[in-house]
Amino acid sequence: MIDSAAAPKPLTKNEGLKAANPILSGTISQTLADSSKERFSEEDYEFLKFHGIYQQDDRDTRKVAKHYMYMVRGRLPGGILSSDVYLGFDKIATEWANNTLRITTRQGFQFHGVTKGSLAKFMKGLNDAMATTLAACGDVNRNVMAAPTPATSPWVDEIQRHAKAVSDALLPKTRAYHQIWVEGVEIKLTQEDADFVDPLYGKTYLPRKFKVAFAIPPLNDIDIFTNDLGFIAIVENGKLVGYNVTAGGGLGMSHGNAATYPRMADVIGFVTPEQVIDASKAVVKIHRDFGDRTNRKHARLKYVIQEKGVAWFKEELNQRLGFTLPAAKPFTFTKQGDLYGWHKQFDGKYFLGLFVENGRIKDAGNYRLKAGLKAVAEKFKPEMRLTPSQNILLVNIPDGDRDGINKILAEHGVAIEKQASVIRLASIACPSMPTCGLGLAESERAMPEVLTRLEKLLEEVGLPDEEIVTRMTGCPNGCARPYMAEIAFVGRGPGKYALFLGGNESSTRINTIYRESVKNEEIINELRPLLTRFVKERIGAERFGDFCERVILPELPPPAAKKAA
Ligand code: SRM
Ligand code: SF4
Repeated sequence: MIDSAAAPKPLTKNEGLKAANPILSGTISQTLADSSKERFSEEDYEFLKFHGIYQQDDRDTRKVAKHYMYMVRGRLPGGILSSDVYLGFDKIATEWANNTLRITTRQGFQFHGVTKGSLAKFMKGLNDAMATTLAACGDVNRNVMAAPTPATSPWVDEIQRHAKAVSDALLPKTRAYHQIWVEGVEIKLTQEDADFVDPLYGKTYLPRKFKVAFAIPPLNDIDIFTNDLGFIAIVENGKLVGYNVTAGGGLGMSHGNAATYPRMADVIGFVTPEQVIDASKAVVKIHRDFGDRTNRKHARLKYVIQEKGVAWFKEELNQRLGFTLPAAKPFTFTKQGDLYGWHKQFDGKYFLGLFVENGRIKDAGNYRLKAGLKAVAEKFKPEMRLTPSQNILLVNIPDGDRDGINKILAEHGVAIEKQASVIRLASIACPSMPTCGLGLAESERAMPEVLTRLEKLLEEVGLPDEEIVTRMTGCPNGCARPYMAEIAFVGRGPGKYALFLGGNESSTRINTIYRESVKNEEIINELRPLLTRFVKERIGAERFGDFCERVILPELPPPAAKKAA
């Protein structure tokens, strides 16, 4: 009789795919060349992710017929791009995508609605613009985030350099990406290809995605604790002496599956700038060697650390590094979010923070952000930086260019002074419908209207200028980092959201589920009594998230008060 308890669990299908084709080419080049095929196979769907491409279908028309289309995600470490790269992106978005550019919550760009017939041209155009999508998705390290704002710290350029170095060091070495998308050649898997072993990732890459970020206290604009690996800049005597290392953050969960949960990273120790790459590789290898390859819902580094313990993780890291990490140094985060309008940089130049609602750069009626940014990029060539809150900064601008930029933006209906209400400026939402195959409810298309009602409610209760961090996602995967928000709406089904309350201003506390399912049209009725109480019972300048944590959430009956781990 077989002892089923002792039988090892089977590896996931993805593990078999990677092992059989470690250069990650699949049959992408063949399907690309075959115009009779309207889509890629299920296997290639998985390989395409490593190339930064998702095969999607238009959810608005799904009931009639499946219209396949592609989402392409660019990798931009620290969110930095030149005006020339931006103009290249604008061109390919206009010609071959849905005429919008979508800033992501990890400081990248996504392009939606690329057809199969345009995919090769699109990818060539993107690479010609000196950009890449390699490893923007897949079981590898994703876009490395870094604090982008040049007014808040003189260390931004230095940490951005470190972030770029980590991004480069963690790139997979497969040549398939270049061959397919840049050289346009057909790949026939050779024995040498089948034997390929990536020097860092090995033959089967990571069990799941991996995410790295750099933050500069006191600003936690990066949501550092939601990353698998984080570096918190430490400055002493006017010098960046190194970083506190964080590990084991991640937000993805599934409704009703208690074995999945959002988790904030632990602070592990301290490294010097010279040790950052080695530490990054060592943490990647721990994930590679210990992550669960039998269950993709349980495969993130956060579960390894949660289950084996922080002490075990530190010991494993020390062993791999060959030295003991010193203790972390003191740091404090006080704020998240972006600065809007004009601000002076440390070097005397200026930057302009522009709010981009849910990250979607588009032209709509009199508001022509896409055309305006293009005109500014062509004439003034500012460096551009994408922020983790889905906004854009135009940086390194001489004083003399400011009037010209103001004029162009005004001509395109883009405000600089009062760009939106305080609550809207502090909001983000994931794409969800009609592109995301995992969306359960609307998000990017629903959030603007929910905020309009919330703005009215805040006026009604006498708090028109109250900043409350609100985030919406179409499902519990957490792409707009909802579990760090003061108020979060997490899609449960069409028109229905779980309501989470109690994140804080510095993004250092995970919120708590308050209602399992609220209809979109009931959101304001649900929030009205809470905000009314907030006005009466808040202590001093207490934030709504802190008030919920202090007053509202402790009142929940125990079974409903499910704190995420
Ligand atoms: Fe995400 C999957 C969009 C940041 C957690 N995410 C997806 C996919 C690719 C859906 C899919 O697998 O088919 C979404 C594409 C939608 C579309 O149509 O565009 C998607 N995620 C996004 C973006 C575009 C949201 C945004 O509003 O900007 C962000 C792209 C970032 C980038 O440039 O790389 C994005 N995703 C995040 C974040 C936030 C972060 O990283 O700071 C998270 C939570 C943090 C984390 O990783 O734990 C996140 N996305 C997920 C998950 C859940 C992973 C998990 O561990 O359970 C999925 C589902 C999956 O991987 O199977 C997912
Ligand atoms: Fe899609 Fe869910 Fe991510 Fe939103 S949170 S983009 S619905 S996977």
